[in-house]
Amino acid sequence: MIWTLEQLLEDYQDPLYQLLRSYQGIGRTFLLRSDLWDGFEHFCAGQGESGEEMRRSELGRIVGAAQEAVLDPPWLYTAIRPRVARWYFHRFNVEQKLHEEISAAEFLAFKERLVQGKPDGDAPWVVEVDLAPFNREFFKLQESRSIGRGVEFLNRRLSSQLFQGLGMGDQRLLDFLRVHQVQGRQLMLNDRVKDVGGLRRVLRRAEDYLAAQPQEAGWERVGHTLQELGFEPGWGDTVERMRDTLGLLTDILEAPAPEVLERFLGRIPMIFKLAILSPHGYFGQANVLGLPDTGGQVVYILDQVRALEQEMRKRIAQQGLDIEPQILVITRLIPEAGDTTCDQRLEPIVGTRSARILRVPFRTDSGEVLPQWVSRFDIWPYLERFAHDVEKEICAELHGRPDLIIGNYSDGNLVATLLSQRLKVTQCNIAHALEKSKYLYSDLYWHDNEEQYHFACQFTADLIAMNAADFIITSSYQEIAGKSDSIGQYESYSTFTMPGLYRVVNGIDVFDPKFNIVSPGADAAIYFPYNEQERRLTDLHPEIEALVAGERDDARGRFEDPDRPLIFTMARLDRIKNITGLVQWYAESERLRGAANLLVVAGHVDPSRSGDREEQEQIGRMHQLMDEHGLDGQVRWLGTHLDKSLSGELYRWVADRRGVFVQPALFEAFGLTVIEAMTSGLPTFATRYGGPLEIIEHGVSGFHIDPNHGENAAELLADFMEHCDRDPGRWEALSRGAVQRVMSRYTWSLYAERMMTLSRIYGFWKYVTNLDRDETRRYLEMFYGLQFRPLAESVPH
Ligand code: UDP
Ligand code: LCN
Repeated sequence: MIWTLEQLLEDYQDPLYQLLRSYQGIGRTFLLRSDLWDGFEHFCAGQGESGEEMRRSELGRIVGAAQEAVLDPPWLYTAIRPRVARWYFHRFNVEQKLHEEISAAEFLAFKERLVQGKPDGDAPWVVEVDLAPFNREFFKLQESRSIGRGVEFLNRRLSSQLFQGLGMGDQRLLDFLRVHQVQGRQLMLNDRVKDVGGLRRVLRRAEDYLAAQPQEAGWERVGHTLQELGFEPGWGDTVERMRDTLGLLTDILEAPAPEVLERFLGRIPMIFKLAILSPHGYFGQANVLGLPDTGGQVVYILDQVRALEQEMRKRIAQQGLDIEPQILVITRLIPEAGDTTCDQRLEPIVGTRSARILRVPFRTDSGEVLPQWVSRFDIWPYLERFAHDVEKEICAELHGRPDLIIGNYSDGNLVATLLSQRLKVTQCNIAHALEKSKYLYSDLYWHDNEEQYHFACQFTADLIAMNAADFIITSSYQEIAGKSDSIGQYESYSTFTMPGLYRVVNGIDVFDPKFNIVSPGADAAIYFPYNEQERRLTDLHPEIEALVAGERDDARGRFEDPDRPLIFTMARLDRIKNITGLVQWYAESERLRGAANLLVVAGHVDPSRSGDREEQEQIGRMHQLMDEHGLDGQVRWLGTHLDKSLSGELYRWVADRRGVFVQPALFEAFGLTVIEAMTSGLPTFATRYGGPLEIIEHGVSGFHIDPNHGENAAELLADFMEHCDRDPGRWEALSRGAVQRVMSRYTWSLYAERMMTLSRIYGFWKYVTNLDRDETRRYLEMFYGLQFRPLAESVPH
């Protein structure tokens, strides 16, 4: 960074220091990226003719890259991110016009001092978390465009290194092929194959033998001869496929190409049993959405299980094996579960043959079963004991260890870490949402939020789990590393501080090849385009009409002019979802109120029906907005939770009427409703903070809106509604764009295929290299014991 900064200081010294002085004039200690940019624009506006030039100058580029500034005059410290995931820290003495580059630790220490009000020089000793030294020897991606494509990189780097550089690759591959077993039966190779030379010989003989057999014949016909050569089942269901798989192995031994290695590993029978962890919330299949903490994660996992079971069954059959895949979703059993099934130990998953939910209760310190629901923010003290109980239950239920453990959300990923380490099983993490990005200054002012959120526990758990995982699946690129102008959710864990607790100088490296983007989809049986008329659930239309227009005690408002197009939104009524923000933009925009009605499905109309503090507060705000702006003739608010088939048909019903969908969240980690709306063919307007920024291509498959500039969002919506009124082709173009986007990128079949390949490849690399990194594991164990456990213990329970 010295490069441009030195240059910049030479070229722009005076205006730069004037600008910095103007920041001091704001009178705040912490300035965000938007404050810095707005301040710069204001500064340029005061520069007359040259202002515009300055805005577009190199100085403008650097100010645009500044993520935050911390001020304690005459000092100004700043963090600059000129490119995705590249950070530089600088400090300026505005009086003396001095500057220097500083380390992340110095930057964080300055912040700590200001938050804690400690005078200079009085800094106490601070725990510094730094995982970088452990990874020094390890391969890392170099280019930000490769982030999230870890497995491709691993295959390329490791296949050349392993087979050529280290030279031991063939032997390790042979060893690996001998470890597979299922239900006590040996797979792939038996001990007749003694060494690599022997393997090459029998491969040749097997290929010759199979070439003369009927191509569609199975193992029962050729198995006897193959077994004598040293082979066991798992190579294929037909002679044709067995030959193909043997051919891939021969090619790898000859000269390993990454694509061939990926194809070969993708065929190895190694995943028969899956354990998926999702402890918190109410995890069930009916009546759970809308209960506190229960949202898209449950939808995601149930759809994921259906897709994975199919993919596993397909692959197992292609491997020539007759084994039923086993998937267990493990969650907590809640005795006081209302009208849900969350008090039942086992529940088969609808749409699968044998996948099931296994519920294991939380226990208190004295070993008693905890009867009531616990917020995901208060769950920490129960997890260690839960992991311990779950270990026994899973092994009994699956008759042995699972072949892969998938964690979900911070709590599930921590339990997955504890289990994977004990059972020595490959661990995959899925975040769904990292809370750190959602709440402003949740790290810096963690102490103030401690009573309500216990972020100290959560962020500590996150750091442990993300560093322990063998691989991490994310729904989007931005989840890992953001965009050129916004920080990624994982990236926000690389450098941060919780003053008075610990300071993280290298928490996670987004260039680590463990990250892979594998995006979810929407259940294709439920969510499909509105114009697939023959599949439509027209029987549900009277029910939908009654929902939208009928007299009901769980609704408020009734459209005076029901023929106008609809602006539709549906979400949990959390503050972050910002449904009340959308209602306010609508209320304050004459144009929008003139062009469309607003249909809101969220929360409850009657606050006494809500068990959640934040939701109750939002319910109050909804009523207040409706009263103050007289919205009852134009807004219909349904405080009810729609089951999937009804919500699927509702999206399409809105599309029939040329409506749109809006997702106005302050931050949305990914956003399944966005995918559902788009796949139904609804032009979708969604927040530019989080996943939707990547899902939607602005103006082609939907629109991005900025929830902090509601009036602009309202204008954009009104422009679109008016445009479509004049030219219906506009609506159709956006609708088509939305459907195409989802079909090409966000489907469960693409997901399952990718996931099953990844789990084999990471399993292989974990076996043949030191990918499980013992040093890191030991460090994390210590961090868990000395930092996490006391924090968890301090959460009231
Ligand atoms: N949902 C639903 N009925 C409702 C509200 C929401 O079925 O009344 C579903 C919605 O269709 C989506 C999920 O809940 O599948 C919400 O997922 P999203 O990723 O949008 O947000 P989250 O709630 O996970 O933050
Ligand atoms: C949690 C969220 O907040 C959403 O943004 C995601 O779409 C959902 O989980 C599924 O991953």
